[in-house]
Amino acid sequence: MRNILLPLFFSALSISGFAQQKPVIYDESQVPSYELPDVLTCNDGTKVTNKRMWEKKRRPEVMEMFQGQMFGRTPKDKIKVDCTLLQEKKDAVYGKATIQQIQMRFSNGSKTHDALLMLVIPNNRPHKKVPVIFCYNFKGNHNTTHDPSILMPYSYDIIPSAYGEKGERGLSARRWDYEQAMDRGYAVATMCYNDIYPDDKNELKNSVGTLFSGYNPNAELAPDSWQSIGTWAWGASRVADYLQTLPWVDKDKLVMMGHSRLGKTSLWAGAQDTRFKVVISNDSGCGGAAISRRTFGETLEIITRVFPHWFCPSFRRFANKENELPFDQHELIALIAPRAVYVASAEMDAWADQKGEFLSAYHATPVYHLYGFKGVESDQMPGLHQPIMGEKVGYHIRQGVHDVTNYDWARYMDFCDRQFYPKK
Ligand code: GTR
Repeated sequence: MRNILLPLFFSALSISGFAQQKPVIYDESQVPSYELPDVLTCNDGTKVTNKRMWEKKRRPEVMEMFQGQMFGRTPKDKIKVDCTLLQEKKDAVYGKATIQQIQMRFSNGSKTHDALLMLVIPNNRPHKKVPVIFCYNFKGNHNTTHDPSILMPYSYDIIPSAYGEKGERGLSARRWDYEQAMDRGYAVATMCYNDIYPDDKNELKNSVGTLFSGYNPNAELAPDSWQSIGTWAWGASRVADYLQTLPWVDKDKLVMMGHSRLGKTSLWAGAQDTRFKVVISNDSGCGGAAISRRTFGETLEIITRVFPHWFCPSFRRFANKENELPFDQHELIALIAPRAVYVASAEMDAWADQKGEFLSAYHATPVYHLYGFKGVESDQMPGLHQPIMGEKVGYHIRQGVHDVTNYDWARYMDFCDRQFYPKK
């Protein structure tokens, strides 16, 4: 019996592609040797020696690689956006904040798509206008705080499996240090990422992507078609559009932060939208800050198989072929230059490859040098809780697991303070 089934078992494995799965590397000595593409060498071999060459020649080349082969192209369609203030509460967060809940209605002709934005605004505003940190959440605005007045996301009924019991109000509140942000004079804007694109491979049909002219539910996606990370990044830019219309917002102090898959999103949004003056990736790992060629922890083979709807279809062809990538993740970080970028890792988050995250910040630094800014200047990782605050590139690794902690928020605001309110 066993002998009859065994060949069947193996052929099933190879049909489904399992045969190509390698054991996950968690041991530094097993990281293969690799050569990173040099961020300052153009496709024709020319070396970039100044910021003009970077901006005019190399940066567009790098941008083209990420949009054509990793995240997909962001369509240029102008989608109509109507923002309606649904509720305002002036004594939230122990009286320290005003919370506004806004419906963002995206429309194209008769088709509409709604998303729910929440703004937590400090009541005490010594500078009058305040910086805003935009950070998507995973399970609804109501999940980030115990405040009973916060509305459920519109996507709640679309993928209820993403939310679990309705009792989840406040369940991720410890990840959202609104009080610290209020005390330090930072507003926080948040929205459930599922409201833009429900995070599932079958949910393009319920995403804001359906409003775009290229949308065709029956056609196969083009190799460079955007998928969910691209769509979430587009949504972040629409939030930035809205923030810029508000009188209390300091337009030059918009920050994009994201955790994990939303840390990947944050880097891609920050690469494309220069209004984000500080871009923060918290534990973003594979497809975020981590160097793909290291294949430590999660690999391109795993991520593109388990989450086929995150990246453009053509990215999958680099599964198990990292050395054929014409780019690597340090170049995604370099696209943010000369604006500020902060990368963070957690000690127990080997899946995200902490060293790979750190090395990206290090290898992006030569682009900052073109502008005369310091970044991460040594390839030696700092110890736990010893943040590196280069002029425009920051990094820390903290104790603990894959998460967002008050420590992370504190370092992010320290870094933002250095950008926004430099000591004379
Ligand atoms: C994991 C995924 C990671 C990371 C994480 C998250 O399952 O493998 O790439 O993005 O999810 O978003 O929490």
